[in-house]
Amino acid sequence: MTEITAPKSPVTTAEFADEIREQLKYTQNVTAEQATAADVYVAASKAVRNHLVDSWFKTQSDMVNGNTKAVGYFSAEFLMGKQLENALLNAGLTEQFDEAVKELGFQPKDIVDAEYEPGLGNGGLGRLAACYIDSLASLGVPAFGYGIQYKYGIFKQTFDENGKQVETPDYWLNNEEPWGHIDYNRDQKVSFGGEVVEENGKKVWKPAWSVRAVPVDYMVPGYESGRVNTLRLWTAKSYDEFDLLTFNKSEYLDAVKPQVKAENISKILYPEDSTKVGKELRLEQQYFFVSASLHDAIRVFYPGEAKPDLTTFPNKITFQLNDTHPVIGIPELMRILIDEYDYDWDTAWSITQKTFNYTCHTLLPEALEVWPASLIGELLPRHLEIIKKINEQFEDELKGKGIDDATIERMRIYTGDSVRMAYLATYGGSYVNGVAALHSQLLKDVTLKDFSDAYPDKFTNVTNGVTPRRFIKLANPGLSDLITEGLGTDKWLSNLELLEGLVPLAQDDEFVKKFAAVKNANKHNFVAFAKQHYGIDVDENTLFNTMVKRLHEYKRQSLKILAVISKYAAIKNGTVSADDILPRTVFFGAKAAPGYYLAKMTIELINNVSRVVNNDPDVKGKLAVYMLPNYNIEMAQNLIPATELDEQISQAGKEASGTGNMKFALNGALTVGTLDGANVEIRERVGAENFFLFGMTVEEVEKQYADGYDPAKYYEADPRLKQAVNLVADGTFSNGDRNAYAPLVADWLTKDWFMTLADFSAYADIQGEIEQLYRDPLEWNRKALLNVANSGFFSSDRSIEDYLERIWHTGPLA
Ligand code: Z57
Repeated sequence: MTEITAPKSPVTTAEFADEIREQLKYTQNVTAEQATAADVYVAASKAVRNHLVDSWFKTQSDMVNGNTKAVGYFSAEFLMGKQLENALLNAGLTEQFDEAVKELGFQPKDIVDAEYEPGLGNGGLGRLAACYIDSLASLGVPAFGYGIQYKYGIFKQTFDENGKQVETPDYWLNNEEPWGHIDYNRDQKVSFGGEVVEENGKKVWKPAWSVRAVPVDYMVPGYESGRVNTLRLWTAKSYDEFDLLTFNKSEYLDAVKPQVKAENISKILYPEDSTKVGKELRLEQQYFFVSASLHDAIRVFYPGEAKPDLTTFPNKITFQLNDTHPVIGIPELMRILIDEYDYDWDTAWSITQKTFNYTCHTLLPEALEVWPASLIGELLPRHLEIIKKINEQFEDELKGKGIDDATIERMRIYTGDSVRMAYLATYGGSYVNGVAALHSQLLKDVTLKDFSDAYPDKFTNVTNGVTPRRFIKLANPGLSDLITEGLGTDKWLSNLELLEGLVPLAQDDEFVKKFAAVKNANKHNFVAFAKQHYGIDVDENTLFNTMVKRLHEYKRQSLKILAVISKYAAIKNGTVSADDILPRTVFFGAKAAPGYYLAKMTIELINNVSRVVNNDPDVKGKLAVYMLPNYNIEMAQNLIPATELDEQISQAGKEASGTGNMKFALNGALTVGTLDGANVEIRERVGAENFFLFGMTVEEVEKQYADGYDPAKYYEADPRLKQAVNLVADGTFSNGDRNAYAPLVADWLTKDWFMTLADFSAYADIQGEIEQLYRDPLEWNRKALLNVANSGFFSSDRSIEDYLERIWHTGPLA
């Protein structure tokens, strides 16, 4: 790659300490003596930011003036995690920072920890967006992340005295936030409601109300690329003119109501993950950020041009739609081109279709957004007209292809009373991709089969990835040093396939022992972290077994907790002798959507199993269970490196990819998992002998559905399962209250849509294999090291390279 000078870097420790002092004095207005860790955090953040500004400007001007097509990543969520450490790494200032803050009398870790984690995402989809913009910048590809700066991020989770989840608001902007720059001068007007009238033979939308979209810009520094991209998150402000409008008619206090309504748009992140909520405000949010972003991209690429030639737009930027949430962008670009820039329909369609692509992240039919046409009509009447016309054109096109009426009926984008966003996205863009090989195949064979038959060339796969900077280098410095030692270079951080060079070292017992020592040190560190953050005493001489992800029935936390209960019962019964028991600590972390009844009940159950098990002297030292509150990026960065056994146990055919699975494998955990999502590819790469596979395949699941699945049959057949379910039903974990979990038990025994009971026996059986291997630390660690060595493919850099080649057809700036 061409060398790009990163201006102002490197600096010496002394210089950087002076820059921090300057920020303390002139920005924070405190003396170095008065400064707290929080002050130093803000000062250091602003100092790092200053080092990135020149590269940021240069990246933007090279992007606008050059011929390299940019990427616009449209996402309702960017789950970024703390920024300071990452910015230091990418600015090449980590060492200077460490020394400078020590000079100021602080520990670097305390400064980094003082940052409040922004939670502008729910889970996998939001974190993937964050990894992707990191990789785009690191590869030197010009890119924008476009999204929403929610005032309230994902709720903070605590548990009440009964173990129930309690959600509290995450008002993250109550803390000083040095990273985002609010740019009042680059605002956009976004309008809603009203009606469409005809004026001089032209459709004219007369909206009823408007919101001011103001961008907040975040720098996205690349690792060793000298490039800094932009994450532009929109915040909603009201226009003053509304005051007057209402004021004439009504009371003064009523006059501020439209402001409140306007600013509500970016107030809160919807806390549902992989479940759709058909709320009007959510559609408003989607249109809000997408409309502002499209206008912004036109402004950026055609500066000062009143009549730009937008037929060149698809050569300037390509938009990736992260799930269906931003799909209203397709009719919006049509509207902009036709109504605001006077293009004819066909020209507008050609531009639009070339500009957009769509990533589908799910297989759950209920997670694909479908909006009532009436709602779209009220909120965006012009868009509904355009969608209807797109649908007409689409049906004609399908007829032209000779497709039969019944199929066309199934494929309609607009059904008469609703609009199917996934179908709109598939027709309205150039490419559709799934997020793992199995997932993309199932999209073609099942979820979007008619579309794949009609447009086979649109469909492709890009397997997800994770950034090695945050999830190896920052999260696991011990392993990072060992990898660098083993490979003799640190180039693996920007070329993760180099990890393959560790494969021969798995035969070197001394190296494997060093690897084991790193894991043990990470476990030790996590014990301290857990004590500090959760006040718990974890026994580090146990197998660390982790299941962290959103709480969802399809992910099957129920399967894990039933197996834990069964193990507990076996110890209590004396079915296994105490000597034969492999000591294990089970960590759960999971947020449930606040309205998801069974998910919340599962959390309550896990907490109560934890209470009973951890307080039972009979199992002390053998089994401990913790439901850690508020799983977030910080917890992930601490817990994943300490984990030895990772759980990826979704029902086959339900987890689109999973990305936690990749983070664990790259940090030297072994996986117990089903043939689902990216597990399939992980297992292929690390080797079947280094992966604990169990459970039904997609085909077996389908057959069960077809034959009529009966969970009670499995309950009767395996005494371990029967006993575990009975213990939940009989009040063992609810102080004798048999009603506490009755709905959960009833669901298991009569419905069990995700076939937890059917997979229980296989899951319980494989625990024996796991424990047997763990008793041989050298062999366990050899396999764990092979997981690291063979998981380089799962870098988000590789994912982005696949997007560049298969979908975006662009690359790094010259
Ligand atoms: C979300 O986090 C995912 C899919 C969705 O449709 C929504 Br909404 C939220 C997740 C998938 O469940 C994971 O399997 C996948 O790894 C992740 O998106 C990133 O692709």
